[in-house]
Amino acid sequence: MLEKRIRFKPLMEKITDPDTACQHIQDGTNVFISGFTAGYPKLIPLALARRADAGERFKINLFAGASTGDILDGTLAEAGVIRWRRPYMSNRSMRNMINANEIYFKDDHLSKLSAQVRSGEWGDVHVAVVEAVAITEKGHLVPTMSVGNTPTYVREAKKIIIELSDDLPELEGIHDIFIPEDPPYRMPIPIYRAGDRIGKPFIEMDPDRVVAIVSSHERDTAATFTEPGEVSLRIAEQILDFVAHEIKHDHLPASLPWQSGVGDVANAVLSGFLDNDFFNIIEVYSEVLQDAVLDLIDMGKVRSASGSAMTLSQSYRNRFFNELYRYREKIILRPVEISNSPEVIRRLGVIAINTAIEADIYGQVNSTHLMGSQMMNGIGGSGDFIRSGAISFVVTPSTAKGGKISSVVPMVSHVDHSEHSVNVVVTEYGLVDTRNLTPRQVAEAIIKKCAHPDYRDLLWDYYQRAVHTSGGHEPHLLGEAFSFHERFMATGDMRPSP
Ligand code: 0RQ
Repeated sequence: MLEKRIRFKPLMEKITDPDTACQHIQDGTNVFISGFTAGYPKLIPLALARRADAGERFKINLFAGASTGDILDGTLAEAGVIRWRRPYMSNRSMRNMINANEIYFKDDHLSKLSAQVRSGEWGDVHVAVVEAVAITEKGHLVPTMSVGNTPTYVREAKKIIIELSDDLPELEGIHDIFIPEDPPYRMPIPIYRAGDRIGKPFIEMDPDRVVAIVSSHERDTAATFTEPGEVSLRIAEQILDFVAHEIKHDHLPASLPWQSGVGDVANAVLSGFLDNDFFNIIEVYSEVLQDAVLDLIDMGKVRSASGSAMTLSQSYRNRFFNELYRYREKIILRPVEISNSPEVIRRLGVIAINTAIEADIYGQVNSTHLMGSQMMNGIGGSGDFIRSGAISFVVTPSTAKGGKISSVVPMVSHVDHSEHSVNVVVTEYGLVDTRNLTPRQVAEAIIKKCAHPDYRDLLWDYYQRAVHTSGGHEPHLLGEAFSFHERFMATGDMRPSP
């Protein structure tokens, strides 16, 4: 396998085992890894954990594209070897350690990271550890199921370790790698349609900096696909009806591309196109492509689907790999600074749909912190799309934790997206288009249409007293704005006991 996939023959002599390869990583090493929900290294993390298990004391600074699998984030967090981790993660052990301040974490907009690394803001790129499917005749790298920040990490790295996967078919032709110049020399990113290819099908690499290649049979942890639940279906249905209505009334052009965040609602929205006659053909300009994209392609409903990664459940992975020749025409994986580029998102006029933890009555949104303090996953690409989309939907089930938490609150306990970026708020109960409403009209509509019936009177009471006591453009009662959260923390329920 290695013979076939390492087409630049001088690199054959770099083949080694993970324990030897990971000796390039020592205490204080800045380790920049491939990976963006998929396509992350697996063997080097396990080898590092073995060293920690054997009693070696060291800490590394770990920089990825976004979240990775348990084999990486979970294993290394539990081994206690991570000092810094950036950006976005979704691993439970790592999250607990971040919240305990045992792992340092800083949350950034994903579109900005590569440029920050190139400018040196994150420190030296000591070692890049990347998963790949092949090394080309000229010594360049063909990545796996994600691109993320890997092109920049590989370009900046002093040393490169490659995990060459033999679990994946040769994915050549899926990727479109383009690194823009940095300011003040940056030119427009020349993407005018979601399906435009502007770069190369491989990541340029200096083979002299490759210090080790290991052969890997490990797989990404496949996403588990569950049929979207009733709440997600209801949210998706309202969004599709609303956009269809806007198009019919000439408020939106018919051909804008769609971005849909990760998770149940995202899948439900895309699945909603399957039996929808109004949307005959769509374009996807998103961050992570999920199962539903393949169904839509099979139905002939997708002109092109662009993202930075593909996270597929096992049966969809098999389908994708078996019929790669067909999907390759439609699917493009780009660096995250391109998939999430505010310039491109705004130019294309992306319809953005992202999930919130909570929204407040005026439309401010918290995507990251539970009860204001506890980091969940991170802002990811939500800010890139919400701020720059032609129209941005923020969706959330109206309650969490079996109804004990209202996702509509007087004031969000942490702000990721302000009322100025968020256009439409949707729960399973209703949808509010805030674009032409005053803050007071927004509050009245969100309380009446989006809040769960259990919480409407409480929210209405808060709002009415705020109007009469504080008044102003956006009335609040500062002493009470977090009373819902405080009550939950005191009693385990945002509803007052009867
Ligand atoms: O907790 O896991 O303990 O049960 O939060 O909530 O309902 O399972 O929703 O998995 O879709 O995640 C916003 C976190 C939603 C995610 C967020 C609790 C709830 C549960 C998860 P448990 P659900 P999801 C980029 C897209 C930011 C990044 C982003 C996210 C857990 O979507 O990380 O948008 N987004 N990237 O019980 C306390 C509340 C709560 C709450 C939910 N109000 N208070 N806990 N939970 N609401 C763009 C792309 O294109 C990909």
